[in-house]
Amino acid sequence: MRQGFFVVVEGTEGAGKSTLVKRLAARFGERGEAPVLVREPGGTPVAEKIRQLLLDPAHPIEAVSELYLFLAARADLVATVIRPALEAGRVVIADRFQLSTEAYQCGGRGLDRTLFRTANRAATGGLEPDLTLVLDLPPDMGFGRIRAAGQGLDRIEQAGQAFHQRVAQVFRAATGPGIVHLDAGLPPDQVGQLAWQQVLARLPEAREAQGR
Ligand code: T5A
Repeated sequence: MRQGFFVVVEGTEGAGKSTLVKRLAARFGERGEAPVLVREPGGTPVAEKIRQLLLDPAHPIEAVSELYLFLAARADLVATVIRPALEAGRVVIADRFQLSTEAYQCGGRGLDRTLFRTANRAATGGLEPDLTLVLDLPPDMGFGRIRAAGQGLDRIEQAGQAFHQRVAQVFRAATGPGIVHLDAGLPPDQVGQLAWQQVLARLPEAREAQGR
């Protein structure tokens, strides 16, 4: 039975997802809770190997193959880490999840959304986040941060400006249950504070207190 709490942080390259995940983990730590932190693609031995394949600029990957590699990594992560942790009542914080696939493989690569939804449901068993925090930032600002941090660009980061504009458009337009947008142009402290308010409002005990 599902008992835990599943938070996902999404957004364009360099929007500050990893930074926010660390801040949220620290906030949970102050409450005496140690969340399970995962990143996508990755988070299991198999998924980390798939990540290397996906991000390596040395190998071009055809779009449908790319989709299924992301989903293979996700299926392994959900089955072996995320679902067991949620069933044990743990908080799970994921750096990217299914909205990234919709943004990159449907928006960016142009794959069909029905194909994505069907295949993604098979990979996740229908698991949905309780809260998805979307960090909105124009791609050029995110790439500016990556350059300033001196990081090299992986295969997907090298996909070009028009690709990343299409990706950003899907993130900006995302709506649905539990999806909240945050201005990622704000300083990290403010982004962290706004995100934490959203978490607190949706934790299971907050829902119980509100009779939801
Ligand atoms: N992908 C992934 C798909 O195509 N389909 C999928 O289904 C999935 C799951 C994964 C790649 O795979 C693609 C998307 C990606 O291209 P990744 O490395 O996991 O790659 O993800 P990236 O987005 O590339 O991660 P980054 O580390 O580049 O970006 P983050 O995590 O968003 O940013 P972060 O926190 O590392 O910050 C970047 C820099 O900005 C600073 C930080 O200090 C750091 O220097 N920063 C800020 N500066 C100013 N203001 C703020 N608010 C800041 N927050 C952070």
